[in-house]
Amino acid sequence: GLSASESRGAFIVLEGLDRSGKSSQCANLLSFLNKQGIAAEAWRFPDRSTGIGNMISSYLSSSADLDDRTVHLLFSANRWEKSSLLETKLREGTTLVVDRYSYSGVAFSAAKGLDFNWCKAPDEGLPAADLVLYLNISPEIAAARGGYGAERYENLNFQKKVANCYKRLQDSTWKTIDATKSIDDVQEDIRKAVLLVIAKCSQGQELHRLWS
Ligand code: NYM
Ligand code: MG
Repeated sequence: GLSASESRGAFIVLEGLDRSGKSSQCANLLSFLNKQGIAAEAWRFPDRSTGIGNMISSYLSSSADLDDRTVHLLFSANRWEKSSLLETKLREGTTLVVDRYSYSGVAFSAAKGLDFNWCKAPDEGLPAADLVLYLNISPEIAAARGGYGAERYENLNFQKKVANCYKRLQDSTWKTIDATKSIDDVQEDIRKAVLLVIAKCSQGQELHRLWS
C-alpha cells in the first residue's frame, strides 16, 4: 500500500441501478474536476475494450450464454487486469471517477441467487474505493425513466433484487445520493462529497483493499 504521508489521487466509484443516472453524473463530474485543474480520469466497469471485456459484452447483449459463476469471475478478472494501472494512476496523483466496480459485481451476481460471500471472494485484495456514491432511486422510478435498453438484467424484477443486494454492501465509505433530484442538484451533492475526499487523499489518506 501507500505510506500515510504520500499524496495521491482519490478513487471514487459511482454505483446504482441501471438508469440511476451514473453515466451522465460521471461525465459531468469529470468535466467539473478538470475545469478545477484537478487531474482526473473517467473509467468504467466492465471495461469492454479488453479480451475479457469483449466476452462480458457478448454475454450482456445475449449473443453469448455463460454460466453464472463463470461470468461473475470474468467481471472480477476484468477489474484485476486493470488494477495495477488503476493503482499507478492514483499514486501519480490522478483522481479516478469510476462508473461501477466490485459493488456491482457482488450486487448483480448475488441478485441471481449466488451466495453473497462467494461473490465477494474473487475481488478480495483489489484496491477499495475511497468513496462510493450510491445513486439511490427506486427500481420503479428507474424503470419509468425512458425504459431500459436491451441488455441482460435490465428489467424491473431483477433490479429490485439488485437494490436489496446493494443494501447489504453499504459501509462507512458509502454516501447515498438522492438520485430522484434534478441532474444539477444530484451533481451538486456529488461534488461536495468528492471535493472532501480528494482533499483527504491529497493529504495522504491510505488506500484500502477490499473487503476491509
Ligand atoms: N455488471 C457490472 C455486473 O453484472 N457485474 C459487474 O461486475 C459489473 C461491473 O453489467 N447492468 C452489470 C451491471 C450492468 C451491466 O454495465 C453493464 P453498464 O454500466 O450498464 O454498462
Ligand atoms: Mg446499463
